[in-house]
Amino acid sequence: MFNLFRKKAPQARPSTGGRLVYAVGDVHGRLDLLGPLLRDIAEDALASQPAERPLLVMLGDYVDRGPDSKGVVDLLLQMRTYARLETRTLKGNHEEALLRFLDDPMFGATWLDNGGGPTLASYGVQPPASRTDPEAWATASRAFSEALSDQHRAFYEGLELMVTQGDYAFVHAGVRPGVAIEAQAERDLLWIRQEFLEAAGPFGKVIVHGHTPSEEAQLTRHRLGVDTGAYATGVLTAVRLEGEDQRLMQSRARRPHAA
Ligand SMILES: [Mn+2]
Repeated sequence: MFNLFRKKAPQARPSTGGRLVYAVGDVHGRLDLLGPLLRDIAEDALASQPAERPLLVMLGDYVDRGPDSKGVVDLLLQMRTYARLETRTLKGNHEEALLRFLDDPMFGATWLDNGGGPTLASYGVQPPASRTDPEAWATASRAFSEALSDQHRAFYEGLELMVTQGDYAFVHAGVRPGVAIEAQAERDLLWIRQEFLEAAGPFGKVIVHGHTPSEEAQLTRHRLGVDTGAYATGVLTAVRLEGEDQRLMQSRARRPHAA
């Protein structure tokens, strides 16, 4: 006899394949929040005594808006030399803007409208007094290029678009529904919002992303959104994944806005 009421196999939960993984949302110059969070992550990784070296994925948007973009990148460069974690850094749309300003000085006005001013200031570069003067922008772009160390330039130019681990894919903004993970366009990975956020999924992998802030991290079946708007809220969020387990880690400022 056929068993018409055969139980369906239990829904498999997404897994990292056993590896311990941390993914950190949009930092936006908040070194004051990133320092404590990375310290907690490093301590947690040590205490967890994992069989395999844990993975730290930074989800992009390190620069702009907050006060210490340069300091954030210095700390990320330091993390790469920390042997107990494998640190991978994704590109966000704000790093794309920074790189574009180096090639296209007049893009500076748009960049400033999106929080580029504090980034320039963190590198000791003054934005032009006039927003429409091409020569002033050319000077500012050149000054910024000179202020960037080789190490910082290589950092920005070498950022990755996606990291995968087990059933998860880590990206800055999201993926375009209906397009295979391997075929995603850089523009979508860096910029997509509504079309991704309103899609039901599945997306081929469980997508771990930042880019669109929400008050609470969003841990849903097909995507984990961990941008809690650190710049404005003073809350920086990471998700800790180990096997099938998902947990949040956060650092909080006493006051929302950095001094
Ligand atoms: Mn973004």
